[in-house]
Amino acid sequence: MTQQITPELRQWIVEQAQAGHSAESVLQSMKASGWDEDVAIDAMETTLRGHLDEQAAAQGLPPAVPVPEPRLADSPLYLDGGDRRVAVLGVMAAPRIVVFGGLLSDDECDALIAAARPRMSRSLTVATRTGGEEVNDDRTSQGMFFQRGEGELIQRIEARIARLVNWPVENGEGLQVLQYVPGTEYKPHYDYFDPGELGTPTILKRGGQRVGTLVMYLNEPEKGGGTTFPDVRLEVAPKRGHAVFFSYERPHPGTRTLHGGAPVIAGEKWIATKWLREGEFR
Ligand code: PD2
Ligand code: ZN
Repeated sequence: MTQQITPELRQWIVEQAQAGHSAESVLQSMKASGWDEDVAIDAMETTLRGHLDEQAAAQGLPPAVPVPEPRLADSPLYLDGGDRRVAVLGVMAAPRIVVFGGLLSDDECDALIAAARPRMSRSLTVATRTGGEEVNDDRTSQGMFFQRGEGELIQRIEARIARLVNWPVENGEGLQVLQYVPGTEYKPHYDYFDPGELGTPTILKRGGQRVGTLVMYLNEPEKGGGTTFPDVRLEVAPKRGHAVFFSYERPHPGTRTLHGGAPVIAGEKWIATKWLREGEFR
């Protein structure tokens, strides 16, 4: 027998959720009235997702899209990065933030800095007004980009990241390395491209929106230099080999993914950032 997901059933599922009943209890009720478990789960997921999309559209929000996401459903202490076991040090649901430990080895951190150092220049940011690049006073660090797949080290790290966050290597921008010296910072910003800016359509031709960011710490400043998320008052310490991942399913402040690099007070800070696009970045 095929089971029909009628408008009445959808309405009932939404009402149950609005009344605060857990997904598990709704599932039990459906099973008790004869629903196959897999069909019931699918009905609940599609109904609630559809309801959220309708609500978002009614509020004038851009639609939500799939985002990279580490496999954390059974609360693992470690994730398989393919060639390396990576620790899960902290998880936040909304905004989606995951802190990783030991994503890079000390040797990999040193090798990235050594390869980047001779190629550093004042950091540019993508200029959404024009679709080009510009020097930005909010980012006073020095930086450079590697090409995606540029050499064995970069390929190895990119494959590890793709596996950790379940997102194709092809959807990643080239790794960016930044160096901060005392007094420099990256003021709070969003990593997605502002849909309201004139240059954004040009930028989006290369792989669509950014949907996730991974900031990897390559060394340890003596003081300062944490990655801050002002909306949720979180600061991630810049610990060598560790990384902070966050994702954003729509280009909107409601994602609460505002984040910045706090001023470095003493010592230097080196990071490598991987930005992840919706589609293939070429
Ligand atoms: O250096 C950081 O912690 C930082 C802060 C905000 C890096 C980025 N954004 C970035 O690379 O997007
Ligand atoms: Zn950023």
